[in-house]
Amino acid sequence: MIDDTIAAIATPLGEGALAVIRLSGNDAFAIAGRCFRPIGSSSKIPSEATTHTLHYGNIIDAEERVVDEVLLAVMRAPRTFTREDTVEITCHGGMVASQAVLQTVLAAGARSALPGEFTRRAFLNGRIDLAQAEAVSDVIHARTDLALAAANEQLAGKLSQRIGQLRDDLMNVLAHLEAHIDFPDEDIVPDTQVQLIGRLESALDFIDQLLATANEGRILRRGIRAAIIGRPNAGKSSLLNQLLGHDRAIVTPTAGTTRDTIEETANIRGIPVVFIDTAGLREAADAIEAEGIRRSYDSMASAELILHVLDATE
Ligand SMILES: Nc1nc2c(ncn2[C@@H]2O[C@H](COP(=O)(O)OP(=O)(O)O)[C@@H](O)[C@H]2O)c(=O)[nH]1
Ligand SMILES: [Mg+2]
Repeated sequence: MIDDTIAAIATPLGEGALAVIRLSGNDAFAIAGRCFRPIGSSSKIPSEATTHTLHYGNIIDAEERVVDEVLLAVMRAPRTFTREDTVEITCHGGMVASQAVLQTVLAAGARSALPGEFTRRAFLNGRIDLAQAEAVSDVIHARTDLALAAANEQLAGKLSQRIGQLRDDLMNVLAHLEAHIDFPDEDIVPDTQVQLIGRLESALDFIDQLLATANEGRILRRGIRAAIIGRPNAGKSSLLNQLLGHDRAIVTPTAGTTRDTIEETANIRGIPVVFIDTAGLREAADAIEAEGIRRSYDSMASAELILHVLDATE
């Protein structure tokens, strides 16, 4: 049983018009009630509010000083992401305002949430399964439309459904085998050996298909690492700049211009491709270039794709 109430800023830290502070747990309404003063007749304190309603008012600290002017959303369990009572406070954005609201809520009795803890509670309370919990992170970190679409499908339970189906099929085969072993003399007609083998083979096919899409999923999530290598002055940095569509790397006619490795992600037909521009392979002129060249070899070793640039005039 999870009995404490957690709170965190749900929006990225930085300057923005608004920020959202989320509270989840048994005491979410009591804690929010301690630091929220509704304004106007239609605004209520959280414990008296109807579920899924929005309330205008001020966040005030223990000395009754106004911390920020906010909108507060009340969502009652179990119709929430965590299946716990949840309050979302929309306050002013920026480093100071949102932190001040969070500190007030923590002082009123909430505990600072650990990274991923709201999703963890959603999982522990049976709102989502592990495949969907993973998908929540993929939606947040998606770098292309295609990656987002794949993550959304998984979040909607497509992968969970397929795994559930596979489990049912295998349990069925297992039940037949066990019935045959445990009650050989009874009048149970088990599947024939041929049928059982057929069903196991289709389960294997199904697993192979899932594994193939797992690889696609990994590529969509992490992107493909593509190292650009070749001799100094072959045009590696020029190629990187062309692929990115802007002048990311310095290009000069002097060999040995690129010393450190440069990584940039481009969206190529929906797949995030991480291009790595390298120092180029030759005898190093100095210790700095030697280190750059060593890193070029490291990049090659970790890349899924190597773009070898050659000077056509040589
Ligand atoms: N003629 C010609 N010059 C190029 C081409 N690509 C790059 N360069 C020039 O070659 C020089 C070295 O290019 P750079 O991209 O810095 O090569 P890197 O050392 O492999 O990164 C620069 O002066 C570029 O302008 C190309 O396709 N044709
Ligand atoms: Mg270069």
